[in-house]
Amino acid sequence: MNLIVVPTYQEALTIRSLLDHLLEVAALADFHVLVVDDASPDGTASHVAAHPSYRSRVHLLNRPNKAGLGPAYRAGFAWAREQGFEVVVQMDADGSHPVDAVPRLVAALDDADLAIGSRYVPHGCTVGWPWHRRLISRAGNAYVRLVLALPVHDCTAGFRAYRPRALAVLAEEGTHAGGYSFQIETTWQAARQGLRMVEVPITFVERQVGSSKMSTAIAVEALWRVLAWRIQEARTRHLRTQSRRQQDRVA
Ligand SMILES: Nc1nc2c(ncn2[C@@H]2O[C@H](COP(=O)(O)OP(=O)(O)O)[C@@H](O)[C@H]2O)c(=O)[nH]1
Ligand SMILES: [Mg+2]
Repeated sequence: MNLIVVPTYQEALTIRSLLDHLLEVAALADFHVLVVDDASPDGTASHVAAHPSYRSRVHLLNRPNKAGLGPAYRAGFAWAREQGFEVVVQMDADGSHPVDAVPRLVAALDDADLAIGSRYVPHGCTVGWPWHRRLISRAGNAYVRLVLALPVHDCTAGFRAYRPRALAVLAEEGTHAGGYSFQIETTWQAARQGLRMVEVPITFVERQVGSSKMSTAIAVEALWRVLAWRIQEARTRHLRTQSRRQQDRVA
């Protein structure tokens, strides 16, 4: 059995249609859906609990308060592993990530541990974003690629599929990001642990209803965390070189 994890905060307007759409895709018949809700005041969770497939294929993780995307995904992935799910897909609740592309994303795991639904490879794109949002996303990705030297074009993508091995590596290494930088952290961890990554082109369509939870605090966290990971990486390399030299001297 496989699982699609959907984090939600204030998505009462879109969650029902996303669940319906996911459950009707024939190629996803062996997928369950887990909604991880941070006590949305608009009653998102009650829409999930009222779904006809609730408890059979639709599940709900109620979190006590808005704690950010990172903790929501960590809780969702931990639940997936505890329950024995194999492939895990992550996607937004607002309709931005194409449901019809999920089977393509999962199929890409034939040759990878982590498949990323990418806006920034040939045939990928964003639709409906104002120029400043496009600029922030492009500049953010350029910054991440430069500082962390990652071989991925869309490091901030929230539409992904993981093999169990990738989830195990992430659980072992641990992730700490609070906000959307969780996506960057998982990409960075996957790269440094030698996981195979592949980018699958997707069209990201800006939400038609509800509002974005992106904030300045989330962007600032991403900026400093990326630098902190770079420093951590440099330290690890330095320590490794030192211990190798010591071993050579002893030999
Ligand atoms: N559980 C949880 N979900 C969140 C939180 N912040 C954002 N989300 C969800 O993450 C997904 C992406 O958020 P969105 O606001 O659409 O970000 P944008 O597409 O970058 O503008 C949506 O499904 C949100 O409901 C949070 O603090 N907790
Ligand atoms: Mg969105």
